[in-house]
Amino acid sequence: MLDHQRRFLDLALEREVLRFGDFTLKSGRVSPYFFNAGRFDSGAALAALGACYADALAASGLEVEVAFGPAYKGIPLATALGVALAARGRDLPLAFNRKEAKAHGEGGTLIGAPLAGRRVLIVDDVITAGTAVREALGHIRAAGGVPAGVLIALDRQERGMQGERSAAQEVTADFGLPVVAVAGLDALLAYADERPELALHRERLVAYRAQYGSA
Ligand code: OMP
Repeated sequence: MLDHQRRFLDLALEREVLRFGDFTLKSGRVSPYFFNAGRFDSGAALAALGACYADALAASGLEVEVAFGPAYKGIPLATALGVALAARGRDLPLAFNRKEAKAHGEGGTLIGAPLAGRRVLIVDDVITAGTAVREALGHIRAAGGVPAGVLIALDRQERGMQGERSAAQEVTADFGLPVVAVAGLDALLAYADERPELALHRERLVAYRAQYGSA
């Protein structure tokens, strides 16, 4: 496991972003774990998360010109990435959408740096079925941006809606977009393997992966 993956999972557990129990997902599946990025709810938590995103992006080698955070949850996440990159000497432009178009003032649905003609990175929390990513692609294309990749915190590595592949793999296949995750279910299982106190949760994660995991 990479250092930033371990830091990320430590942080997610400490902040109770990652919890174990019984959770019904958007897909209707009942999962033994849930990742609630809304619990990265302080400056220090977002700073630590931003550094993990920046490390994952650097490790991926992906070249992008602007980061796009889909409303609402993606907004602080893309901002955290941007601030972390700034601390490393890179000033990456940032943009967001609003959920409701504004008819007055500057108008429109996009806020921040222009996307037109630029390679855009979508920054988000989790991919389960890929619905949120598809929506973000619509905003980027409408603004003339060139989707270049997706950076997420956690890839649940579950079968998508179309078959054996994961939703992240479907996004790559359907749109030619690389999906970079700070960590996936595989990393979570490796992490749980090192911690005896997570042994029972690990068993349930393994059973869930056997039922819903991607090929
Ligand atoms: P997709 O848009 O289908 O990829 O699902 C991603 C969304 O699922 C997230 O933006 C959340 O609303 C929700 N979600 C989580 O936040 N954490 C999880 O661990 C699982 C889900 C989910 O419902 O699948």
